[in-house]
Amino acid sequence: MESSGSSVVKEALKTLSTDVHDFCGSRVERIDASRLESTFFLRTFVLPSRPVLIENAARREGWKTEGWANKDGAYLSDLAGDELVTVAITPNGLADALTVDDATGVEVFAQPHQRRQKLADFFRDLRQTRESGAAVVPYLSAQNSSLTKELPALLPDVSPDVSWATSAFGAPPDACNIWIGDDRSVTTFHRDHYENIFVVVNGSKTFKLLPPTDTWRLGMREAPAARYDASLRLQREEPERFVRWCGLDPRTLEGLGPGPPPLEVTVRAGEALYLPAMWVHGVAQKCAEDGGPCVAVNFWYDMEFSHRWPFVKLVETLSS
Ligand SMILES: O=C(O)CCC(=O)C(=O)O
Repeated sequence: MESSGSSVVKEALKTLSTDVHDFCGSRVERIDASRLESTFFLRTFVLPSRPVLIENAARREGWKTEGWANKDGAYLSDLAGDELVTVAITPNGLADALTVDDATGVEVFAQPHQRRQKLADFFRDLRQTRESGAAVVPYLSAQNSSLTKELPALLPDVSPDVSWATSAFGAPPDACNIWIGDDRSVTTFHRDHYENIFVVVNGSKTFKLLPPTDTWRLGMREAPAARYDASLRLQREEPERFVRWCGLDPRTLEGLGPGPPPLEVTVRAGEALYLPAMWVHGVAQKCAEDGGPCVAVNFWYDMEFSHRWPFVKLVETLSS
């Protein structure tokens, strides 16, 4: 039987979630990039920690990414086809996810197989595996500042930062990542300790967003870490390591604890999402109408650790 103490905590967490959602609203606001002067951005979105969808973001920064929309990656391969990139490969499009290992029946935290390959070969594999329906899903999704580190030849087409964000945050981004994949890849719910400006260049991404105080609703649990090998069989890490992760699929939201629904926002080519630090997010994506891959670039800016951080930890402690 539940003790009265824990039911009081549960009720308090429910009230907290409802109150925070009331402050955040039920929709992500849209704004044109021409209105985004840095002080306005800071005051209206960063300080209150509110996500916002920015229209015409790439145009405002002067990006020349028309060729990035090329269906088979020919333009990007012309620029950087021989460069080695780190590709995440899974049998089901779910990298970093709680997955039941068929071989053992045990739920594990499944990390992708990481393959270093030429960018042109990645595009070939992306197309071939999709056409053949193979249980092999490649996703260019490394988060080691992959655009600047692995594909610097593409940098002249984009800006090294997002001007209004850099002046609002007071420093250039810590990392700039490139993402290329298709409808098969889904990013499970997690949070990052970075301010995120996420720009979609081709196709679209749908983000489901929950404020940091909602972590208690996610069904977080511990599972042993495992990684897919080159044959896409799961191998447990040795020595054993446990990872606390969330079991919620952003496509179905099955298992989400009681409370208001997540905010949902679809970011289309040329648009950017400001995703405040510590917001929990799960992401699905769609190719462009001509079948061209979903391509995006994101900038991670250092977050300011303030008194909000111990509050977020308190929610986690109370819910575990
Ligand atoms: O685009 C994706 O698949 C995930 C993006 C993401 O989770 C992030 O930028 O933090």
